[in-house]
Amino acid sequence: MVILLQPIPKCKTSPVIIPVVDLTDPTAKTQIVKACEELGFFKVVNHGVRSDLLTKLHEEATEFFALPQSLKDKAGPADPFGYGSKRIGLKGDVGCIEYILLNANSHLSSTKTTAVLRQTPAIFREMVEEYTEEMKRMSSKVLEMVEEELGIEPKEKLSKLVKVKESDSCLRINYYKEKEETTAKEEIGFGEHTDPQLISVLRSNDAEGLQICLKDGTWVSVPPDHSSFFVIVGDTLQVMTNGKFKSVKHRVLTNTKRSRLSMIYFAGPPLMEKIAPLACLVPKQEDYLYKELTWSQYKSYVYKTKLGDYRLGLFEKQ
Ligand code: GA4
Repeated sequence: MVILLQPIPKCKTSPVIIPVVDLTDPTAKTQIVKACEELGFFKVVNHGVRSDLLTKLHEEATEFFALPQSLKDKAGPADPFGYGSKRIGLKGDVGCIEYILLNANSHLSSTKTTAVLRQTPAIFREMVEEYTEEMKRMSSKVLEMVEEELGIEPKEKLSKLVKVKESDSCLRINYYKEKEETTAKEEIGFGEHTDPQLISVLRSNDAEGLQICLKDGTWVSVPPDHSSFFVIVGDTLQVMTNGKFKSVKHRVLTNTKRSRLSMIYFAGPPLMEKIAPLACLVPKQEDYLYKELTWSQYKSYVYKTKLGDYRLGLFEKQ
């Protein structure tokens, strides 16, 4: 079967300054809130994640993608969990990508996840577990800082959604293989979209490819940095802050010279959690831009949409 890859939308790209937040800086919370309001995106340094864990997980993941196709296929197709190649989601999106999508909280019991891990040494499983714990810690920390800066009540209203064992978070490892021909053109690796969850924490090797879309529609390339993390505001946080924070549209173009490997932790709330603007941020109900839906309702809808669709309309008041 022939899969047609999407043409790259014609957009100008320009360099932009990506906010850098040092998590140990006492003013970090102010900087985080500013970045979430202005861009929905920022880089995190001094995050406390061991660099050897990052290197080792990277190596293990690279080995997985280097396995014979027949072995990788035993862990697929992604449903949405498991190993996927080219196809993204359930509605016909495709990209120049191979990936593994794992449920971060029940990955020991998910059949597709077990199938992925069966193709990899035990060390891979241990690394994935340790990494997801670290990502849970970092995303909770970022949300705690947001809570403090915005004076969100009750205490831990946002960070608890990620800390609890019911939190519906997932881990994605994306592999964009370099092109063999020197004349190869850039193609869409992962088409433009916003992340539906609260926040996403991304780490990649030093291959370029990630782009974010500014409020004026300009696409900008994000210089990669293997030693830092990038935080992406998701739709759920946009709704809970009543639009004060914006979920940022992003995409990945394939790098023609180097393979890109990225790992993204999507911090999501428990399935039955009610998502709505926070009363402490919006005193008058009539000022709410969004109505209430459970994460489960929104997530079911998300999986019926295509990558580039505008999904927040489901939350918008008529
Ligand atoms: C985008 C963010 C996460 O990668 C993801 C993706 C999910 C998938 O790959 O299965 C979706 C996409 C993401 C949003 C729209 C739907 C669902 C692919 C797709 C076309 C795991 C998620 O939660 O939503």
